[in-house]
Amino acid sequence: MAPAAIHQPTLLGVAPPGPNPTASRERLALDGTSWVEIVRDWWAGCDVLLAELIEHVPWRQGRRRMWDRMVDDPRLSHWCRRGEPEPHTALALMRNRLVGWYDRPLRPPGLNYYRDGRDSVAWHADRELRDLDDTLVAIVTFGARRPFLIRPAGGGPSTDLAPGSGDLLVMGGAAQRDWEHAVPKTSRPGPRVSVSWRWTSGSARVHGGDHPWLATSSARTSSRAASNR
Ligand SMILES: O=C(O)CCC(=O)C(=O)O
Repeated sequence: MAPAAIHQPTLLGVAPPGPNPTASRERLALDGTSWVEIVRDWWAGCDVLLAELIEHVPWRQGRRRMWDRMVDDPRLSHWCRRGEPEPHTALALMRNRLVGWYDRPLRPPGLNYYRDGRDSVAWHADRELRDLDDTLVAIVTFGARRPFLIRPAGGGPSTDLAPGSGDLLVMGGAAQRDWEHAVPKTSRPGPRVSVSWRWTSGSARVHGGDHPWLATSSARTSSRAASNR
């Protein structure tokens, strides 16, 4: 694993870990059925947590087929399985708070580690949710502030939500069906870890057939072939 660049700590980032009582929720309607919520400085102590997550999470190098060859994903990941506890007690506290706020049972989280500005994730919608019109994806950032772009599915003008360390970003409604997001490469150095929890309703409408989360059939009929994950 390449050594991570140094992250410049912030005052809130090195404070004792915990929710920041003064943080406020800001909601942006993407369109009539999709929205994003941002809570800047949602959690204190995230620079300390960043170092602990980098050290203790069993990071894995994902691989994917690109045309006729297999390539490494440009980031490391760890996906918690059903029943597996969050890999840090602070993450369990975050999940509880999110469940309280949104009143939704969240699936075990996925964690991504961007070792420096060369790591990235290209335009995509979250694979399991991208045909559904009622979803929630809550992402907490630890470490470097990176561009986080969101644009209409298939292209169009993008908005940079730029979450920094301790910020919470939540995409909801049909934001995985009708919008896509990316964390592009950047010349800015510094490691970043993101932790994301997901939910979809049992009555979310599926476009194009059965959905693995909602039906026993394992048929995948997504119309959007080009996914990054
Ligand atoms: O790292 C992030 O903030 C985004 C991660 C993401 O979009 C994904 O893993 O699907």
